Amino acid sequence: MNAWLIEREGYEPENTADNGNRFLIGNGFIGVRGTLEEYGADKMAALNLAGIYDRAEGQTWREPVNAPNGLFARLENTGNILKHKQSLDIRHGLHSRETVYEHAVLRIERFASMAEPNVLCQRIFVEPKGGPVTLVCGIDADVWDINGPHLMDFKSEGGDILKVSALTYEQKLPITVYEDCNRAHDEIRVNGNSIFRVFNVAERFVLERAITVNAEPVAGSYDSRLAAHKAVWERLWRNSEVKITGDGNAQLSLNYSLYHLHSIAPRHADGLSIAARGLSGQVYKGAVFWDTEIFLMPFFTLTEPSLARKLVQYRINGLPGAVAKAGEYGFDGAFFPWESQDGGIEGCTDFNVTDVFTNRPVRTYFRDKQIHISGDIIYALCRYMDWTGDTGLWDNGGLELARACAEFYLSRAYCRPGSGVLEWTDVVGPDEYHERVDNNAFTNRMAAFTLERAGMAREWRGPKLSGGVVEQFDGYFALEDADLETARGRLRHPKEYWGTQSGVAFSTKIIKQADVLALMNLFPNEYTDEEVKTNWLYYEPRTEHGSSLSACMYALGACRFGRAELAYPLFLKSARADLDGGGKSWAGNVYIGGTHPAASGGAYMIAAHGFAGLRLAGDKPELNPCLPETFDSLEFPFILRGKQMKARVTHGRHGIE
Ligand code: IFM
Repeated sequence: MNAWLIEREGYEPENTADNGNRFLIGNGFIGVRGTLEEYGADKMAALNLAGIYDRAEGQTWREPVNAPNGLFARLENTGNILKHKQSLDIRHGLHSRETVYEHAVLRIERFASMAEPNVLCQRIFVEPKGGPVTLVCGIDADVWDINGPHLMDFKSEGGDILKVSALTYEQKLPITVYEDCNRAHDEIRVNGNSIFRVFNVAERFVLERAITVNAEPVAGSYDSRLAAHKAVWERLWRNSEVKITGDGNAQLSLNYSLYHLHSIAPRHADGLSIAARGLSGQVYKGAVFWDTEIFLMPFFTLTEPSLARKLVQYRINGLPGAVAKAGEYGFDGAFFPWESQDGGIEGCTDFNVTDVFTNRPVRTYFRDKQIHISGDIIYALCRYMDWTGDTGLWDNGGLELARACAEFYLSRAYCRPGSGVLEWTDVVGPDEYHERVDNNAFTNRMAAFTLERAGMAREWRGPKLSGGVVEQFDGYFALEDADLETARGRLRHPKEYWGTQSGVAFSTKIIKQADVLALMNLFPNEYTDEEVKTNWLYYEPRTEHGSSLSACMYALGACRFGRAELAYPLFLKSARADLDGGGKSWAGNVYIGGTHPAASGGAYMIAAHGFAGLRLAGDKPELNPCLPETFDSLEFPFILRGKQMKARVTHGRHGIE
């Protein structure tokens, strides 16, 4: 098995959505969905741009902008498809397709340059089998939009270099796509806002194209660009490759996860973070959630601290927005956006789900009650400083951030008369199916952690236990103990949202995703292995895993009590989320498909912190392995306080050099 190659045989337009995610390429600035070159908006073709947002006319939601598709290419007069294969070299972010038609063979390779973030490269190979065929390629303005259209005032120019430029609707931000190629065309074809070159191809033909988005085009050959691109990938793998022997499937799946994380990391810019669906489209409004702090930061902190620092800096820069949001609700300090757009603007609305039966917006409480977000950010900041030793960040915005978040938690807290003990009531925890609950154990701990780190500690309401099980929130134990199948059986529509007060989970103990287990993983020293086990056995059967963030938390928990066989399928589920596809694509009538970076980050967490059991004891790294039976060894580099280290685990031996 080649652990660096993803392949699918057969032309499958019915799998457009999953393949678009599965074969995504990206370089932090541009994400190119894994759609075929001839696809348009109806098949979700998109060049998704990081950090450029727009609210289209009459729309409530802002979302990131998709650029006109400079990679468009279509072969005409080919006859039927006889054979088709799509593949992705995940070591180097190189996408290929090969289609054998009745009258020609078409091969196209493309990559999003890691060396030049504004550049996409494409090499097209055509071999006619009899008479001539026609290749049409250029810049197609017909790209996928969820809440568009975002682009207007289009201008198209033909010549040696093709150009399509447009402005966004809201802020009139310029989006410009250039296309340059190494051969003279036979004809220029203009179709609405799109512009194409036409080549009449009578014999073997190779065309190399460079597409430049929002920058002036610079000359360069395909091969030299490919070499520079691959060199960057090799450098990234040097610090991040996790080697597994004995289990090819696990190796491939983890490589695939790390491939995605590298492809969406905003190395090219300061002031950007990573959206919950990466660069796979406009889903979740291209917004940054707690996914980044809790599920992505561990990977970058250990393998690329400079990138992790950028992610923290994004939140430091977002402080004014968070202060404004707290003020909007009448609180002090900083209440970070649940769905952060641009430099920290809240993108979440009060009506974030649409009812499948009435198509009416449903009141949700993610925006105003999911207050653990501010604590998650401080948690990630402190974890970053612990592992990197970059304590300078504390004096450069970190402390101010922690204090502002602590002030928010103080002003948001409730204190029973005369008790002096802080409680956080009317909140939503990580399990979003139970809204407006009191004393969610996870939220309380995050709030208290923030107060401690800001030097403002107070007495707070800790978790309530019954028979060793932490009650997720006040009153949880009194809910109906329906099993998953019973709850599922109550659904009246396949897209129905399980949460909100009318959802099937609300009155039951069924939870969407790890909540108490997330608490136990993030505060490992506060719970014994036995306690983790008790809570895992209680909560896991009651968890729908309706979020891709869930599996990794349970896998990490299972490793704590030495049950690798429980962790292993959850590891594969996380690592293969976008490889296998088929995940939840709808929350009510809102489309939520796309890639799942948090699951990819979760897969890394399971390998490094679960299977190898890497943790910091004071300032020393140590391993506490729980290796799956199928692994012979697990080895990975990591950076601790600027020092390059390597962890190696086999059955019976482990060590760090
Ligand atoms: O942040 C998550 C949330 O926890 C569950 N719903 C999806 C969000 C984005 O991934």
